[in-house]
Amino acid sequence: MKHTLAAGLLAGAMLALSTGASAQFQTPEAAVKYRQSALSVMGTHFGRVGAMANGRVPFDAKVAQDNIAVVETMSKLPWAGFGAETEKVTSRTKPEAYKEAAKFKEMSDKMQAEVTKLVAAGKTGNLDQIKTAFGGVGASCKACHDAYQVPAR
Ligand code: ASC
Repeated sequence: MKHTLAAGLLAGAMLALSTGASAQFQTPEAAVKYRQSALSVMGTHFGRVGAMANGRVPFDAKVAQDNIAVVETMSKLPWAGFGAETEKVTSRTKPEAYKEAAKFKEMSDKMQAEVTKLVAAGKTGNLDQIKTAFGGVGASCKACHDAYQVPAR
């Protein structure tokens, strides 16, 4: 019983460290690599949902739901990698993302709210609902990229 409680507390503390604002990275560069990786994996799985939403591949409700689940998990992760210590690391993030931290957070929250709608749509298995929610998530990605990401060359 005591051990179970101790293990539970330890697991809770580890989760807080791994996902919270206090997440630790070895270096600022590692934090940037982490956030880029999370966004890349999110984009890969969001793209697979998009392929179905856009009719490029046949719709499979289970496959859509599985990909949406990965998008949901990934959507929570990048933000810990935008700590102030990463501002000077070269990346496609514009300085404004740090200077307008409240607005940046608002946009990341908006994206996660849209992803929550996509999760709900995925559970219905209804392609039209998935298409609508996919559009909402895509728009929230684009809004933040337009504001805070240097365009790819
Ligand atoms: C994607 C992806 C993004 C967004 C964005 C929407 O599939 O990787 O970054 O959609 O392009 O405009």
